[in-house]
Amino acid sequence: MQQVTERDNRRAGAVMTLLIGLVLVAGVASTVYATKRWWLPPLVSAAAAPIDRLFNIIMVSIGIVFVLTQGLLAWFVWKAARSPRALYWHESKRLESTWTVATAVILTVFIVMGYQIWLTLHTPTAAAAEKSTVVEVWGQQFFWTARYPGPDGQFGKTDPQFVDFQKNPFGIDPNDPAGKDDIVIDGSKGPIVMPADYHVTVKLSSRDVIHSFFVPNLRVKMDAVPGQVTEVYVQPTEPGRYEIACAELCGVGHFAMRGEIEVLPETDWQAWLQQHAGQHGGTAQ
Ligand SMILES: [Cu+2]
Repeated sequence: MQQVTERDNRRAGAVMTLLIGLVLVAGVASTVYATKRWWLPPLVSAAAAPIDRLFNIIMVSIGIVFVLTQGLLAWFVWKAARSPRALYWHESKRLESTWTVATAVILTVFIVMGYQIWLTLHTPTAAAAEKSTVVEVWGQQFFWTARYPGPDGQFGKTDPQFVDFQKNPFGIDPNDPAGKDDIVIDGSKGPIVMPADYHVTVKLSSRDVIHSFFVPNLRVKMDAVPGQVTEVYVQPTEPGRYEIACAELCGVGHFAMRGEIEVLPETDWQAWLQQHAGQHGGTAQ
């Protein structure tokens, strides 16, 4: 049998490293090619700007630590390969306590920063905003439906006895004058509309199982839970169309539970409200 030499080992190691590097580069390149971007989707919500800032701070800090530790590791490996004997320390209290405390301090700072952002994002500030509106968004297998208060800004009462999945999916009470101009949009037929530069409160719920309202461009992801109302607050800044992806495995059609948000400039939004007032049947916009 042929002896495996030190040289063979080194050559195999080099080939392996090259292969792993190639796979990594190919993976990143094909992802960039497929998504046509190499970083996060463009941010279009003023409320979420602090999320991206913190994300970058954490990314850079962790990146520095990553490069330092991997560099050190490589250096030790290189050095050890040249020394015939391994050195051994049982412990170093000073070193261990230093890196434990330093890591704890850095992580605590991240947690406090994150918690502050979480608090501002989950505290209703609509009253303080100059322009604000509310939209109810319901998830169901496998699409989203939205209800708007209409030009009067008041949601009508709802009652399960009035629910008709074709003509009145929200069960808007026909006897309540506030509900006459409510607007219902079937998200499987057209986009869910939102005004630009408004503070929008999205009240989420579900008709069947748990779904999750995920709009990457707005940096929001919140579960829509049956029998419960959860809220997210967004401030879309750029008119355009943005994807809603259900982020909770909700059944066989989960993969297709997509929708769109269309952010309209203020004047178009007002016109849209007038045009669609009283549309309860969830027809396309
Ligand atoms: Cu879903």
